[in-house]
Amino acid sequence: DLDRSSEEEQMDPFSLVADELSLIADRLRSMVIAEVPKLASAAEYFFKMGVEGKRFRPTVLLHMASALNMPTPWSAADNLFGSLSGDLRTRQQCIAEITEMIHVASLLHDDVLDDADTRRGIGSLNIVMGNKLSVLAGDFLLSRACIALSSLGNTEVVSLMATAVEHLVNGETMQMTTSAEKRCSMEYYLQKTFYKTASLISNSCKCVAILAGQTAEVSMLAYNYGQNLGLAFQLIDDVLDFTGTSSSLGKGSLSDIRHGIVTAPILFAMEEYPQLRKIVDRGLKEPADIDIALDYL
Ligand code: GRG
Repeated sequence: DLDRSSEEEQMDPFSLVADELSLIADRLRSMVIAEVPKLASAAEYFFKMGVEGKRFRPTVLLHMASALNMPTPWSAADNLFGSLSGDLRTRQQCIAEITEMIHVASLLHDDVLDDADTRRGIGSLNIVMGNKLSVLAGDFLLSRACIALSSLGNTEVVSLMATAVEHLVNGETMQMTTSAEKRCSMEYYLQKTFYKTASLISNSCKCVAILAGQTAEVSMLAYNYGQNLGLAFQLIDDVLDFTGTSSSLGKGSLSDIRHGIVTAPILFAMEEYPQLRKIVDRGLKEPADIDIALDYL
């Protein structure tokens, strides 16, 4: 935003870590180089300059790391990626990279499951290279994330990040429910949202604290912070799906409701307009039902 004052820029969490974010982007590009040429062009798709997304998760983790006193840089020379990037970085910076890699893997699989056509303002990988390569590229990114994780040499950290991956799968599976009762329940929505979005942020925040040598109590506070931030992030994302435009979202708007997915704005509207529940119960499959539901929002 060119109109922003320099004071606003100094307060902006993304601007504050802009240099580190661009280093992370470079490292990610070197960490996703695949041996098989076809896989290489698929795996690097969302790491290319200009299609890196908002980098919300790395930004949060870098701030968490500086709040908890990043320890001295650690030589990554003895792991697979050290020789590629050839520099020193902290284990916390590695967590930021690994988290982003897991996030992108989940986006690749998600776009296949949802038959999406746009992501980050460009054609989604499933459209450009097909479903099969998208799934394989996601698998490849997950395995690279595992290699990077294990090189940090902390089994608790490996276990927390693996739990976050399991939670992504839980959340996506919960979202597939056809039960009217579950789709209309705020409790179900919050549990699904924790799994789908908050868990990766909370667990990675906790890993940063553990790797900074913090106590179990502080690590738990970092986890709670990440959990609340993650839930808030998804709530806003759900509102933006109704209020945003394709250019601001980087994908089509109204994608949740068009997939029959019930999110917070509909759940709140249902409290005010009980008639809306009948339409939601029918599954939001008919375009006419979607139009009626939108009138209530
Ligand atoms: C292969 C790890 C793995 C998981 C498989 C498909 C699946 C299970 C999970 C998908 C979970 C998912 C897509 C959750 C949505 C999370 C979310 C809020 C995505 C949008 O994040 P942004 O806005 O995206 O940070 P950018 O593009 O800015 O990075």
